[in-house]
Amino acid sequence: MSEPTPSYTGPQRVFSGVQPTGALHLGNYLGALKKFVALQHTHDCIFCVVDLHAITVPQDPKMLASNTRKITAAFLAAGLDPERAVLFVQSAVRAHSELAWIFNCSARMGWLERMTQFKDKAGQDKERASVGLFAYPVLQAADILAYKATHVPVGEDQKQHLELSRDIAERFNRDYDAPGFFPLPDPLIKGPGARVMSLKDGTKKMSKSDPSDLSRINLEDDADTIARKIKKARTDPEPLPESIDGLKGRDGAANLVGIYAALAGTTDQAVLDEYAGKGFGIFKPALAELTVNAITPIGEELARLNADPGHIDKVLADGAKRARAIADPIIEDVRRTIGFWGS
Ligand code: AQP
Repeated sequence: MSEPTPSYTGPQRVFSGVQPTGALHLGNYLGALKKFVALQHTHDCIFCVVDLHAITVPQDPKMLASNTRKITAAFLAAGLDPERAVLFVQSAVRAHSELAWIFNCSARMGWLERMTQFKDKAGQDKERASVGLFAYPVLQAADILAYKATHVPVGEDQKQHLELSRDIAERFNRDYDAPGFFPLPDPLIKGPGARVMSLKDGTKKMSKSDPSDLSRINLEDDADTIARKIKKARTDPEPLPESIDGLKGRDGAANLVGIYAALAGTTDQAVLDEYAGKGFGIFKPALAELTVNAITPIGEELARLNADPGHIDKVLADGAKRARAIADPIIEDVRRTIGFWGS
């Protein structure tokens, strides 16, 4: 019988990132930011604005710089404390690109060909998609493992990519005879809000790139806009059911119940216990009030921070320094393990 492979024994660390590809929405908030803010009190956390990921599709250079500051502002407005967690921009730390190349040589074509996000984003014309879009999950593995992060809070949409990060870590450890060198990172995808759907189509995830602004609630929306979008959200004429089973096949209704539960910090069933038998004429205004109370203070703080780019730049410069101090020695170890000259 073979010996069991020794597993990683280093410290626990959380890593996650958000792309600077446009204004953040309620899905990004509930699936990511809100969870990051809670984790900073219990874990060693590193959060990143992933601009290298953003350029896998064309970006306007001026917009990219301004979106990078805006996403940083959204982290801060949501309650992230840059003294507690490390907050920085991906391209400011070279370790990400270097490790991504090394991992390109560990990842297998067949693994990447199974990734559904590439299929969705490349659409019909995959011959014309960038190589970067195809290799996107390899860079994601490098982001996480450059810090030997053990836990990755993400929305449900990123689950498949996280599994690939584990495959890459395992393959590297085996190929270089370095058992336990990299941890196999665990996804943290629990709780309501892990998959917020479009307000116009309950079968599609809420997304920054959806052409319809009515499909999402942006963190920058004012109270009237939020209330109007919820009022117009696609639902059905039936009242809310008594149990979760009764939400089957009612995607729009299920989505609004899920949003309510995530914002109120409760469960879908607890929401149904309160609203069973009531129609959307009652439920939507209650949801609108809850959403306005949670989101508008963030929007106001966001506007204040967006007017102070000097402060954002200081936070990012400090974060990059702290991120390099963690990643650089890990990359040096990787270089030595591979046998690169000079290491
Ligand atoms: N609808 C969602 N529900 C729950 N979580 C979500 N996330 C995104 N959409 C939802 C989570 O937000 C984090 C940051 O995502 P991202 O901006 O890096 O990229 P994304 O997943 O590609 O987000 P979008 O809005 O769908 O952007 P576009 O339209 O540009 O592709 C991640 O943790 C993600 O899981």
